[in-house]
Order: sequence, then C-alpha cells, then structure tokens
Amino acid sequence: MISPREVIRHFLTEEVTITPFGSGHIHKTFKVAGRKNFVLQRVNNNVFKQPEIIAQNNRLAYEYLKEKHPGFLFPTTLSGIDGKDLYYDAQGFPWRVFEMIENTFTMDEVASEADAFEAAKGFGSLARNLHGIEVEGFKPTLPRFHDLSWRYEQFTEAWQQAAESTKQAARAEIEQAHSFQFLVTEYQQLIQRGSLVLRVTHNDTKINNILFDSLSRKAVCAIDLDTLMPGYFIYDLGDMVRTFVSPVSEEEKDLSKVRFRESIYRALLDGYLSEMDFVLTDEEKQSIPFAGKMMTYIMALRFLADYLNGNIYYHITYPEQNLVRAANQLKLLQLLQQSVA
Ligand code: GN1
Ligand code: MG
Repeated sequence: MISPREVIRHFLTEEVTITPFGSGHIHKTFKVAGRKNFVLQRVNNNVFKQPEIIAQNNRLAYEYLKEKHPGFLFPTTLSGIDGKDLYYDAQGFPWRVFEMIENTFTMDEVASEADAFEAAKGFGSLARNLHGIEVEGFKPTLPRFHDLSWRYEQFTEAWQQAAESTKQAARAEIEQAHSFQFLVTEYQQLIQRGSLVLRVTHNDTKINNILFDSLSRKAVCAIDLDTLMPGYFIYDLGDMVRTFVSPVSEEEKDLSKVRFRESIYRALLDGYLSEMDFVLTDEEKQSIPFAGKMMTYIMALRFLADYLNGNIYYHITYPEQNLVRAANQLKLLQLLQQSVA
C-alpha cells in the first residue's frame, strides 16, 4: 500500500502523525493529528467502482441542506492541494480527507435506551431534512445494494459454487439461511404493491455511524455517507434495529450473548419517529416490524455468501470471521422473528 504519509501531502502541508482509525469493513481509515485533526481514507474502489457518484450525491445533499436546513451538520470532504476532493495514488486508489469532528465518540454497541433514542433520532433527522429533495438526481453508488431478492440470488450462487468442505463447515448456517426465504417473498410483495416511497436514505445506519457528543451524549451527526442514495426507509430503520437491539455486535462469537432487548427496540423506534412520524405514510408504517428482520437477514446472507466465496469482500482478521458474523446475524434474526410482530 502507498504510505498514508505520502498521500496526506496532497492535502496538507504541515507535519502530522498518522494512526489507523475506526472499525469499517470496506475502506482503510486513518486519523491524522496536526494543528487540527483529520480523517484520511483510502476508498475501496473495488467495492465503489465509481467513487465520483458518491461525491456527486453528497454534493446534491449538501447544497439542499445548506439552503433548506442551514445549521444542520453534514460532513463533507476537503479539497486537495490540486482542488480536487479525491487524490488517486500510483496504484489507482482514490483517497479523501474529512475534518475530524471534535469532542465526539462512536460506540459499537448500544448501552442504554437513551443512547438508542438519540442515535435513531440522529439518523431520523437526516432523513427528515432530506425529505422533499428530488430523489431522481441521486444515482445508486452501489446498485441493488439492499435488494433482498438479489442478495438471496448471490447467496445461492455462492452456495452452489463453493467447495464441498466449505459448504460442510457452513452447513448449519446455510440451512438456517434457507429457512428464512419467506422474507424474500415478503419483500417482493412490499415492493410490488408500491407500499414504500422511494426516498434519499443513508443505507448504512449501523450504530457506529453516529457521532455522539462527548459531554451531552446527544447525536451530533451521521457519518459514512457513501451509500446516501435512493432507498426505502426500512433500510435505515432496519439496520438500526440490526445493530442496536443486541447487547453485542455482529462480531460476537458467543451466540448466547446475542439478545433482543425490547426496551432498546422501543427507544429506537421512538427516536426515529420523533423525526419521521409525519414524513412516513400510513402504508409505510405498516412495514416497521419487517424492517429489522429484512436488514438482519440481508447481512446474514451477505456474510455467509462472502464466507462461501472465500472472503473476498469484507476485511477479516481470522478465517472463520464471516461465518461467525453470519451465525451471529442468524441468531439475531431468529430472536427478531419471535419478538417483533
Ligand atoms: C459494511 O464498511 P462498513 O463497516 O461501513 C457494509 C455495510 C454492512 C456493514 C456491516 C459498502 O460497512 O453494508 O452493513 O459492513 N458496507 C458496504 O458491518 O458493503
Ligand atoms: Mg459504510
């Protein structure tokens, strides 16, 4: 990899210290400490094949928010010394820099109802403030990203072409994944009935994509706007359910620790609806119970497919990691299926 120290010179002239930062699965992220602090990121352009679309969508949102909701915090990238937002290194990787938003922190697991409420309100306020923007101007940065039918097909392909030994190792998870196929049908029906409104959604509303204020613990802003694009509200609400309700994250190996916390679920719904209640249609609200199941299922399928494909998509630190993540998500899905109606 080209050294981040070399790359940062294309954005800043001062002396800085660079250290690895964050817990994302896709990009490489660094903290840059100088007179001010910055976040430096090498964009994974194997995943995001057209990083310019990210920039274009973000610009549209930024301009709209600046006009309609001045004061709303929406993190944008810095221009490089050449005036461009993205710097392409000698290996063809795009890099970008954000200003660090100080006196904030992220969490990987939700500890309290108050935190669940705040984080959901944070994502909800982004959705509410973008309500009214022309959706047609936004292009998908990742086509069919949360299309459950397509994710199921991809899982099926991965399963069919995996080596026998890999399939054996994942036998229990594959069987469980098949047993939830009815959710794909439910998804298709929702879409076909036209029950959901196409909106500009965040599409990656996991708990660690909200910055909390270090003192007040209020939500400061949503980060990771790579997948800000047309979508349905269930994608955002569902990924919150997926990452908030269990006391442990998707990385937890001890499945007995994966639990559904009813009071956290209620708090996150309250927080989200405190912003979005008057925006969502009555028909959309009927699909609230489906949201968490759908997004938990989609992540189970994606982790499992990646394991079967030989771990080509998500960063892993040990060989079974994607299988562990899939098992974790399938356990959570079972709990959601029992508890949410
Ligand atoms: C990926 O890179 P990160 O951690 O922000 C993934 C999300 C998953 C998430 C699971 C572009 O997000 O869809 O929910 O991992 N993003 C992409 O932790 O695939
Ligand atoms: Mg992301």
